[in-house]
Amino acid sequence: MEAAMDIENANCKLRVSQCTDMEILPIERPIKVDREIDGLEKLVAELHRVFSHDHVNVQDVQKLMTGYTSDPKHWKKYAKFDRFRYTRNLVDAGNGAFNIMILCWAGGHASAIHDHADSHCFMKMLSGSLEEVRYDWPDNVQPEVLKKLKSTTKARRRCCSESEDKYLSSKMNALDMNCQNDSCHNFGGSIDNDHAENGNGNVEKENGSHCKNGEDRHEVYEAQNMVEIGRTRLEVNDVCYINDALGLHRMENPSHVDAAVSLHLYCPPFDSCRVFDASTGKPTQVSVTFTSKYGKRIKRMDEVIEVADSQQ
Ligand code: 2CO
Ligand code: FE2
Repeated sequence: MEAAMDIENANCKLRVSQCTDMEILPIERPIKVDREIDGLEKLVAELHRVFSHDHVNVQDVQKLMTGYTSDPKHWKKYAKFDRFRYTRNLVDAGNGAFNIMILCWAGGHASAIHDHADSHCFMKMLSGSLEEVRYDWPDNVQPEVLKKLKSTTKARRRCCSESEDKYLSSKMNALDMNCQNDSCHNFGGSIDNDHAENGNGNVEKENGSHCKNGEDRHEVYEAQNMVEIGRTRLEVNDVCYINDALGLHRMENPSHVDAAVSLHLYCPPFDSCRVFDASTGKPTQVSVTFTSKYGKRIKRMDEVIEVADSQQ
């Protein structure tokens, strides 16, 4: 049987680039909800049940998240805001198989352009609205999954839309033309730790240092603008999905007045990813952490130090 690769219905127990053993399953559009899920706790319990199996289809998770209808009384204990940046609040660590969290965006808050560390990313709006802006990968930074797709000669690619399918095909052609040998792309692994931490705990800051060609210590890097490939407004209860094969994204609360709250599920969980400088495309590895876990705020290191100082 020919190798099959279906990015939209992959086994999300595995990293995206490892999904070589995917079954070919028909994709249902629009997704039909099998049953309503009454409460966030019930959603988490359902996710645990599904993720206890070896194979979990992207669509199974989308269905569960769609079946839950947002109600602030289910999630308000996790919704911790910060004046300056969006916050990440862990709801459940999914027995190691997934992380589910609530992100809180005050008016005007936005993320940097970022990848998803070869994981699957599901998102559901709980309150307010967010704009998702998708970007092409810079030509000289390619994710593992596109390299893998390129090497899987009989790979079958199918996405949720024709435009996404065209996107994948064009990226594979770009790999064909530009990256015949391994040294010409993806220097993610060579970014050293001095550049790695932004200390923010989210992917808010576009802190990649601007780089003129060839000036950096380790990398030969050709600056290029990030290219926008799509824009979607997400309203309450909408569910969307992205992985590195489908591009990069940035999320923004378009309202400068109203807050937004979103529910995110990542599998496998990750604690660092790359952010991209919007004007040069330069990637920087950053840690992602939490403002709260299980409804309890986590003290930031600078606060811990302040307390220690005041006690001396
Ligand atoms: N991926 C970002 C984060 O986990 C949020 S944007 O939606 O995927 O901080
Ligand atoms: Fe994201």
